[in-house]
Amino acid sequence: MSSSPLRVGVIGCGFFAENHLAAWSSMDDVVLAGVCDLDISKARSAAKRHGAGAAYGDAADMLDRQNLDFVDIVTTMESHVKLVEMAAARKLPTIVQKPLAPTWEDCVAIVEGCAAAGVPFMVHENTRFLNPVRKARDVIASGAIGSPTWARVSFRTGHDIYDKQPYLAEVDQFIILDLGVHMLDVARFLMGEATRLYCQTQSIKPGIRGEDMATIVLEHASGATTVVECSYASPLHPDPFPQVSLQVEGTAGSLRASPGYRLSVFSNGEASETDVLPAMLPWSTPPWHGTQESVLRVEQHWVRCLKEKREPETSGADSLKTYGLVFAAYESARSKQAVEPLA
Ligand code: NAD
Ligand code: 89Y
Repeated sequence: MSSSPLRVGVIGCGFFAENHLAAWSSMDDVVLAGVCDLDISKARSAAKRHGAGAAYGDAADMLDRQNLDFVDIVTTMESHVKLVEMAAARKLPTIVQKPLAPTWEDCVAIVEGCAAAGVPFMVHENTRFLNPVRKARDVIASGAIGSPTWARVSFRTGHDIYDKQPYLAEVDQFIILDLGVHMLDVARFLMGEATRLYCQTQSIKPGIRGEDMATIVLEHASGATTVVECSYASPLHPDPFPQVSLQVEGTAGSLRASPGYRLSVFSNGEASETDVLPAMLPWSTPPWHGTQESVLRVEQHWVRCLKEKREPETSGADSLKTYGLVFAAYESARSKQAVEPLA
C-alpha cells in the first residue's frame, strides 16, 4: 500500500456515522473520498459537513466510480451481508460497524466471503478501545493483580437510547446484539476466551420487541469467571451512560474502573487511584467523548494494520469468537441451560 493518504468511502450517514466521519476527516493519512446513503440528502449534508469529495445515493455506484483504498460501512446490521459482499467483490478492504449481522450464519458468511476474496476485514468494535478498558488491560498485563480469577463487565443505564436509535425498539434480538457484543468482546479482551456461558434475559420497557436486560455468566478457558451485565432499563441516579464499569479480581489484587473515569488498583496490599479520562477532541460532544475517542482509535488501528499488512485486533476470525458468544447467549436464554460458544 502506498504512503499517500488512503481513500475511504463511507456507506451510511446516520446517527453514529457522524463520529466515523469526524474521525476520518481529522486523520492526516486518510482522505474522505466519498460518502453514501440511501437517503441522498443525508449523504450530501454529511459530505458538506466533513469535506467529502462526493456524495452518492447508491453504494455500488460509489464503489464503481470512486478510486477507493477501503470501505467503511456504518449502516444497521440487516444491510451488512450485501454491502460487505459488494466491497469484497471489488477487492476492497472493509471495516464494518457492530453488530456484524443478525444471525450466526450471516456473520460466518461475511467473514468467509472476505477471507475467500483475500480482503482485509475488521469489525468496528470500539469499546475495547475505550481509555478505561485499555488502561485496565495494561494493569492486568503488568501482573499487578496477579492471575485474573473473576470479573464484572457492566453497562447499565436508563438513558433514552431510543431517541437517537429508534430501530432498537423494533428488533426481536435486542440488547445482546446491540450492547452485549461490546461487553462480551471486552470480557474476552480482559479475561481471555470463554468456553461456556449461561444467560438470562428480561424485557422490561413496555412496547419494545426484544430483551432490554441480559445477565451472562462466562466460564473462561483459564478457569476464571466473568459476569456480563447489559441493561437499558435501569433507573439510576446519577446515570453513568455511556460509561462501562469494570471490576477484575486476581490472585494478587484487583482493579475497578468506575463512572467518572476513575481507575482504582489494589496491588499486593497497596491501593492507588488514577483518572482515566478520554481526550476531549475538537469534535467531541460529551457525554459521548469517551466513545468518540475510541472511534478515532479504532480507525487509526485499522489504517495502521492496513499499511503494515497486519491482522487487526477485531478481524473477522477474532470477531467470530465474540459472535459465537452472542448467539450462544440467545440459545442459553431460550433453553435455560449453560451452553458452549458457537464455532
Ligand atoms: P441510522 O439508522 O441512524 O443510520 C444508518 C444509515 O444507513 C441510514 O441513514 C440509512 O439510510 C443508511 N443505509 C442503510 N442501508 C443502506 C445502504 N444499503 N446503502 C446506503 N446507506 C444505507 O443508524 P445508526 O444509529 O447510525 O447505527 C448504525 C450502526 O452503528 C448500527 O449498527 C449501530 O448498532 C451502530 N452503533 C454503534 C455504536 C457504538 O458505540 N459502536 C453506537 C451507536 C450505533
Ligand atoms: O448502540 C449502543 C452501542 O453500540 O453502544 C451503546 C449504544 O450506543 C446505545 O446507545
